[in-house]
Amino acid sequence: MEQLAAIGLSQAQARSFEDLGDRSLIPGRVSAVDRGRHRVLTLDGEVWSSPAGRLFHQGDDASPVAVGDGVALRTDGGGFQSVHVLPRRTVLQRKAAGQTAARQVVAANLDTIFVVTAVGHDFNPRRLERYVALVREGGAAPAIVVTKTDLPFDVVAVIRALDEAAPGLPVAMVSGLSRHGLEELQPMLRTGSTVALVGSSGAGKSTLANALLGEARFATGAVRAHDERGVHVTTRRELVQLPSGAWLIDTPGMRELGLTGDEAAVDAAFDEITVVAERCRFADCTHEHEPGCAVQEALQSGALSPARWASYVKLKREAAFAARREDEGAEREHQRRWRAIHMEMRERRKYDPKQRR
Ligand SMILES: Nc1nc2c(ncn2[C@@H]2O[C@H](COP(=O)(O)OP(=O)(O)OP(=O)(O)O)[C@@H](O)[C@H]2O)c(=O)[nH]1
Ligand SMILES: [Mg+2]
Ligand SMILES: [Zn+2]
Repeated sequence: MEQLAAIGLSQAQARSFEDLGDRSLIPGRVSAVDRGRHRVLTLDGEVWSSPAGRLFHQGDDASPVAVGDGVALRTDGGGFQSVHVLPRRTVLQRKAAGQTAARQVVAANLDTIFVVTAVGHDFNPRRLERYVALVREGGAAPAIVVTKTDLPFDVVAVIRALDEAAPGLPVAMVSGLSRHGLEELQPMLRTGSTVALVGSSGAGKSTLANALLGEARFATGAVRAHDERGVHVTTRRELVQLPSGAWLIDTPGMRELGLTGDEAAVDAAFDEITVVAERCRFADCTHEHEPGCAVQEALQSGALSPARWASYVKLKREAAFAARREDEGAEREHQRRWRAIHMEMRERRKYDPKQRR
């Protein structure tokens, strides 16, 4: 069982695999996901596998297998099929594009997520707040990595902005090109731990991944001159092992960062606000017009930042909306299942000889 750590499975996952009690199954960890199939790291090397049909009926995710997942494979000698996804410790997920409540699991079983942001046009405290809330929703620990620090920028302004947008979080200032500051990341890259890189296209995620790897494994791209935006060079999520023994997942820059409905995760990302709100006179204060509202007071006195407050209100509303949609979706699914059960029971009764007279 210990040897499963060699392919990045946790002890709990190794136990879940054992608990399946099927010696014909092969344990593995998903190292890349393509349309319709995924690459899996096994004790005997990497193989391509496809998800078993039944996996599509579990959970609420359109693609049932995510990079970083622990899986159990079955083989007929030719191809491989992933028949079980081992329980996930944490996830990085977002609301899929469009009006549906569907979640998309971007990656699974992460200890830390580096929210990568470049100095310059990419640096946007409000977007960082959104990333941090998204990371917290999935249970991993967020850390901020400011990259491209070899370019000229206002250090004091960046640090001040981070103190406000990401209070209490680890922050590292690095350059993927010159490799300065990488040692600051090492404490979070322990053997066996898994770290994912997220951030907008062009932020420098793949360049950082290559710097940590010590080889040019990932393709890196250009940014448009006028707004410094990337051109979406990375197109798939991929897991690699670093020389330190940690696992690293590079992801493509995400355009949409919809929260999935965990309001507590938003609160956790804005705890200076929730602390103040506890002092409001009314427990159900909306912080809009109530007398004795500690939030309004703090905004007027300057103790709370109006930008943080606006950001908090926006993310909170979005999470509440997503949660409601999820509930509605779950309710519809529940009704659908029961309709099927009732129909099944009616059919059975029709043909049950005991019921016939
Ligand atoms: N000056 C400087 N340029 C960098 C640094 N890191 C990345 N770049 C440049 O920024 C551009 C984009 O880098 P990538 O690593 O491809 O960015 P990415 O975040 O992986 O982008 P996507 O894969 O599109 O999501 C490339 O031209 C890199 O050379 C850095 O630390 N300093
Ligand atoms: Mg990339
Ligand atoms: Zn209030």
